[in-house]
Amino acid sequence: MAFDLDLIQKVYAEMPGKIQIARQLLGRPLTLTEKILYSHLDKPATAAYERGKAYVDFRPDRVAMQDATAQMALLQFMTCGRDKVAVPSTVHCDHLIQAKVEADKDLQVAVDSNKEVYDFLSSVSDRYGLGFWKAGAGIIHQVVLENYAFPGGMMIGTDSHTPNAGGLGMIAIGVGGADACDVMAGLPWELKMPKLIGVHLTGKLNGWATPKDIILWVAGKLTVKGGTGAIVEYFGEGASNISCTGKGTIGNMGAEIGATTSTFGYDESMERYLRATGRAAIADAANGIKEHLTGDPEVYANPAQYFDQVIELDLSTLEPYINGPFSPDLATPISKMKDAAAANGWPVKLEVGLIGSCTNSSYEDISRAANLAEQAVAKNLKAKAAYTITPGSELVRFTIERDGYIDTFGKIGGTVFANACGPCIGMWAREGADKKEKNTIIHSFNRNFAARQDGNPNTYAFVGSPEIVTALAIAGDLTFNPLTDTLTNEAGEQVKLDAPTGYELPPKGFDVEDAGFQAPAEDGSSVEVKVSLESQRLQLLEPFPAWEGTDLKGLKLLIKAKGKCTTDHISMAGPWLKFRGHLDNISNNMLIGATNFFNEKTNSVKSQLTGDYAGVPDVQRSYKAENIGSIVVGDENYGEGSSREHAAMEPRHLGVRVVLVKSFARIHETNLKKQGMLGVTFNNNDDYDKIQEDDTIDVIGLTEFAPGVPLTIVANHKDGSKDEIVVNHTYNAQQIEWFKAGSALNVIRKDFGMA
Ligand code: MIC
Ligand code: SF4
Repeated sequence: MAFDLDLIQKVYAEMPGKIQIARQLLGRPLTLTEKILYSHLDKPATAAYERGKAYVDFRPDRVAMQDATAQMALLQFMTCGRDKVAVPSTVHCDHLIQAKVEADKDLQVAVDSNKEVYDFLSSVSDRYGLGFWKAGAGIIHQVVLENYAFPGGMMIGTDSHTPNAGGLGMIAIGVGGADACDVMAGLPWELKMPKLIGVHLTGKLNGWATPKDIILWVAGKLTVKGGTGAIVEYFGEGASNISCTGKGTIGNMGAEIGATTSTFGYDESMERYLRATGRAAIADAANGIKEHLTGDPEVYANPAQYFDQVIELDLSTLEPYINGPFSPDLATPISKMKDAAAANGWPVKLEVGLIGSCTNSSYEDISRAANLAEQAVAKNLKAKAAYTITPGSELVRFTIERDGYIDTFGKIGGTVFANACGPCIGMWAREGADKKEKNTIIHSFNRNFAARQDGNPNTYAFVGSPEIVTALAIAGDLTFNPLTDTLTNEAGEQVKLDAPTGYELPPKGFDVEDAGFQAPAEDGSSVEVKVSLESQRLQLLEPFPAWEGTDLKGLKLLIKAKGKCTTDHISMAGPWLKFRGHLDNISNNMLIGATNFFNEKTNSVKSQLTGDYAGVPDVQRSYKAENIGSIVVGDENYGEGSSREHAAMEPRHLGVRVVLVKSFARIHETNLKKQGMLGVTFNNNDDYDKIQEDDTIDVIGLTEFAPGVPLTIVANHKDGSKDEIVVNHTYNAQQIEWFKAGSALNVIRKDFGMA
């Protein structure tokens, strides 16, 4: 069944005309990215938008939210006075299911323990006209790819891996809940016109190399910051040689290079996928405007002229990569892993191999991994490491079960977890993790920040393709290279694994009994949305206070964070996910993972009120009680990782006023602005060193706060001396209004007569 076919047909009817206008405006051939962006403008453009500079208003076609972020997004939406969502929107219950025993048991536990939250999301969806995907239906990005993504479309999602839909030729962008709230309320959505990175793929993957290795390689090349502010467009014969779901993997993990999103031109792999997932009508419609759903030929013939940066990769020569530990961009080709592990002292005994997740659980991935499991059985090998499989959706799970793959995994001791994020988001009750022993795991997920999967900071987590994960789990050794090495089987013989084979799509077609979808009520106006005042998991939101109209004086330094400070460090997931709908409760995890520059400890900062060291939330709550504002100082790429706006709302709620860093990750910077915080960057990064532990800080220039005009921060040191520091910001006029009103939502509420 194809959802929202009318909407897609309307987009396609208008697209050629809009693209023609854009081509005239820019006076040159267009990339696919530009075609999609310019055909989704809020108002017709009068001139080309400057990339990396101009803020532009867009009209995305749809919104998707996962349960851990949807709660806050919808709590915000409920306060803005609308009756129904303005664009098709969906909610997906995937993040709150803990992987412990196996799929059915774990799902039942989740349904019971999250009942209050699921009931809230289901009733709020019913009330405001959103599609609701129940727990067990699958991970948001797989479900979107299977049901909603369409070539040439534009969507936003409250999850940083929303770019998975780029595998089906969309511009799909991860955002915070407040952005989703704007679009659901019928307002345009603002984005700085992205820069363009072109990745030219030639040749064809072969042997052990997979789409995952492409993005692992790209991550190594661009690093976790290299894609910031840019959309990555893949093209060339190499791109058409990759399956649609493989393209999804590349788009998905593009979040790890900080890219706004990634996309691919419409091709036959996408057509095959659309038809296989019951959307022949969309494939037919897309075929009708094919040339508009990919970049112009002149662009791909001469990419350097049209992209800000071009990267070349010959897939025929690509070898598998393993990235990690602790950062997804630390890329090591498999042939160099032995040396790298020895040089760095990485523990090489592999404890667990985990396949699946939103980025690597397609039928193709599973069938190829299962092929290796079959080989292991046939060659009399036993898997030396534990092995787990997390299917991305019920559609895939049902189909692979029918086709016997789940049985195959069982033969090498594999455990199948629920169709959910599970271990990827730290919802993994891994036995013994609390002992905090040094150990190694490898998975086919996206993220491997410290403590991410099992809460143990001493777990060395590496990322590889499902095929490499499976081979290494069989070997039980991080340095096993299946391309060259042999293994000793149960009979003492030396055997070698052959390169895996599999199927792009199920030869017998996809099948499912209950995909887990609940359509909203025709008229939801009488549906009651319940939030109990006693709830520990849900809390209705109070608007944040407006700016007081003066410069900020006397702020205390709360923490100067040292090194990597991702959204996991600012607002940890795992056990804290249960408070994602309760701002006050979740605020107790604020910055507890960040390293304090002055003592190198986590969750230990000096209170300027008592001189004692205490946990970050405790110290901040004591400032709040005294009505004293505070400031957080950070390093490069602050807020990297997730879209979770809790990382911005918690400091806002607890009274932090300013976040001053060397640089921000895109989504987090926007989240701070949306919540009425002041996010600024050092003009001179060395000034980071001037911030001292007992500083009292003033922010000067706010009464003349204007786009492009730097502000001044005065750091008043304990010894009476002070430093004046120039700080930059990227607030435009609209965003300055958010700051003044106390949040973007306060502005919307005013516009809708709610405040
Ligand atoms: C992630 O992969 O980190 C998450 C969990 O999916 C997050 C969303 C969240 O924190 O709820 C993301 O990527 O945005
Ligand atoms: Fe879930 Fe992991 Fe995908 Fe995030 S990256 S949506 S946590 S499976």
